[in-house]
Amino acid sequence: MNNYETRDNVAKTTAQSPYLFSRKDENHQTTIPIGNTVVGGDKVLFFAGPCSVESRQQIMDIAYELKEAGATALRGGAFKPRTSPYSFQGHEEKALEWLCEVREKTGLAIVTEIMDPQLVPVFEQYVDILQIGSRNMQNFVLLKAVGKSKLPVLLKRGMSSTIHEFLLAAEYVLSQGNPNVILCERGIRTFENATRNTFDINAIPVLREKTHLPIIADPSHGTGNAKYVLAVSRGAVAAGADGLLVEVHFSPDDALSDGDQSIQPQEFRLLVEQINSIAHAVNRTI
Ligand SMILES: [Mn+2]
Repeated sequence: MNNYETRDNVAKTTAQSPYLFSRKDENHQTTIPIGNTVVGGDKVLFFAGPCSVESRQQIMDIAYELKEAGATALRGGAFKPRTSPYSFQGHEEKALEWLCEVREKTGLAIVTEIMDPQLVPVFEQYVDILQIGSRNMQNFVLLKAVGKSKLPVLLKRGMSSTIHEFLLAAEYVLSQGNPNVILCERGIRTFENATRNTFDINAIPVLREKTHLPIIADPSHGTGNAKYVLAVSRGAVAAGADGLLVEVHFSPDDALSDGDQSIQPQEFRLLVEQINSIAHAVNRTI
């Protein structure tokens, strides 16, 4: 038996596991500064934006809408990991410049996905939070690279990963010296095909028990369908999520990616209103 297996078995069989992600007691909770607030505290935060940054005008207009509605962070893809190499791949570094401008004008924190470990210094010039996408959850070279960054990391659960594998991916980042990891449940692959993924609501209380790291929920990818986003958002916050990551687009039918699951700004405002009620019911605020 090698070292890693030993550590794994210890983690599974004892309450006091040796991992950096492990919760020591019920008051052990990491909070991570975002803009002028924190994630992991009493407030439920909204991370929102279009799946892809499509143009300077688009991202600027939606940012003002989202800020007005109560979002803390703008999330938009500059580098897009698409299933097909022929799908829109993102505006890349130009989009990072637009996002940076959005931050200056609106005060929203910027979250965007990084795919290339060599680009960490470039992203650090433009954004506030580095997102690791579902498809890269076990890209260990990338995890180690963002683990050496000073920026918080928003780590999405791999679509076919167990909760334990998800936490070990977070451990890669923590082990490199970066303590600021936000976990994101975004749905997993199951036999069910009525929705794009199966949002794993169980993961929220399970993660809460096992780790002190903040946990947010992505009902957009979790369902793949705008019709279900509000209901699953309510469920996630009721289950204890520290925030929501929601795709919002002015004209979902014309979106360059993930239009089917994008809600419109007026639905986002309704979502915030509904989450306000749910948050209060579980002793949180928005
Ligand atoms: Mn998307």
